[in-house]
Amino acid sequence: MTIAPTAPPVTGGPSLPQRRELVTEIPGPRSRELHARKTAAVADGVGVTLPVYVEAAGGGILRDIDGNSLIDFGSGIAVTGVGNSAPAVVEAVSAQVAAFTHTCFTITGYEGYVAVAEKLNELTPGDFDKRTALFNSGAEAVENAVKIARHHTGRQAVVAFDHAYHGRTNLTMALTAKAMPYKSGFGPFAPEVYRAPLSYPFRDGGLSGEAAAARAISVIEKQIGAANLAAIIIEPIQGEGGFIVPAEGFLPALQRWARANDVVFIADEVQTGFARTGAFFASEHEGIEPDLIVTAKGIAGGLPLSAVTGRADIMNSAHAGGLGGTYTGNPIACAAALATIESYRSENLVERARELETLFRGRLNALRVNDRRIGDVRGRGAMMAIELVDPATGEPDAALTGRVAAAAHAAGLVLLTCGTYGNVIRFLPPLAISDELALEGLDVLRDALAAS
Ligand code: PLZ
Repeated sequence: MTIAPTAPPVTGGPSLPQRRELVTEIPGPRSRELHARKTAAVADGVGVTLPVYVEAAGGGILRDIDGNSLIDFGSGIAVTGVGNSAPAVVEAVSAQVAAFTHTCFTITGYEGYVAVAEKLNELTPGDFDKRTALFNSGAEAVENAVKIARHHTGRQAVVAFDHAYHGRTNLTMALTAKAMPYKSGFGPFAPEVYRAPLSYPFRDGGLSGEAAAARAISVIEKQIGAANLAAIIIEPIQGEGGFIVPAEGFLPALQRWARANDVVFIADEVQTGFARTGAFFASEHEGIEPDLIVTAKGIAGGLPLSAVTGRADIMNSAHAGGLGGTYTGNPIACAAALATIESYRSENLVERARELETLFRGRLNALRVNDRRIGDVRGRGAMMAIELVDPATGEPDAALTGRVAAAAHAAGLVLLTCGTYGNVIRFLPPLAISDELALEGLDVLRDALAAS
């Protein structure tokens, strides 16, 4: 066993110098050493995109144990919107840790849980009576949304969409579309999950939102029947599936159909929520008022917390004791959430996400003019992406995508890919990133594309 030498405490947060700086190759020698330990100690199924090991993070920077400072275009997959170790979060968490760490809310309660529920009821779209239940992870909240919808309707079937991602537990694997790496070999999957076609403007020949919704509804009516359907679950902008923004009108038409047929409409805003898309919730862009909305990731500044919020009659249908879990709505995570949610408001981060959209869209469109391998530039707010293709055929180019990401990583930019075809580069910077760092990151991307 290695005993760490005494070292000064490491501090992250916005005071971390906001500049990219490489002092070793990436990954550096200490990260490589730690990665060897990881390989010997951690299950191989827990993959690592970029094997640098972090010692501090804040603003738009991740600093690794070799002393390299990398630009963060990932936010830990859309989690640290308010910035890593944001001071308000650190303060709230420290105070809560010192007061009490856990009681189990379903044994003896505490105010933080109730206050988070009140905030979510107020902030989520829809001016109707709402209730909230808290959980730990996005997948756990999705599972519970489905449980609640089934209990409320007395029906069993659930519809998810092509390219969907909803998690890695058994039910959420069933809801998730992509086999590799999420599902392959992990079946059998939960029954009564059905898949409908999505609106994917870049790949469905510009089908209108209304027409795409009609196509999906036809599949649902023919293959399942509304009378058997408890819920439709959809990401308003698909995340892991490729940052797919459906054609205008698709989501409203689906919601109208769900309402007309007493089907619970669930928006999975785990990735799109909390200012990320230039609205507090992505549902707002098209005036959607989901019956249930699932949130996680950006809710608590990096602490594990998730929620289901929605219409009081649906949320209250489950009997007391039917929803819960030892750690659900942990007091430390709730304290973090209250500070985080307040920061989105006090720091105008919805507006900041819109500014970042303008900055990213401008640069990405300019790159696309000279590089036809960029087939599409899309997204909303600080959730933008490019889809890389063979310019001659429009076929997805996953190999190129991998090369670009690797070149960016080597140059000190944390860049994530996604997409059913593995050919989408996504941009999820912390909303706390400066324009200078964002532009420098985009310069790194430009160079990585040129070298690939
Ligand atoms: N719903 C829309 O994006 C998580 C997955 C990371 P958990 N996305 C990141 C990985 O490879 O495991 C996600 C999502 C949407 C649900 C989830 C699941 O959220 O907190 O990861 O369980």
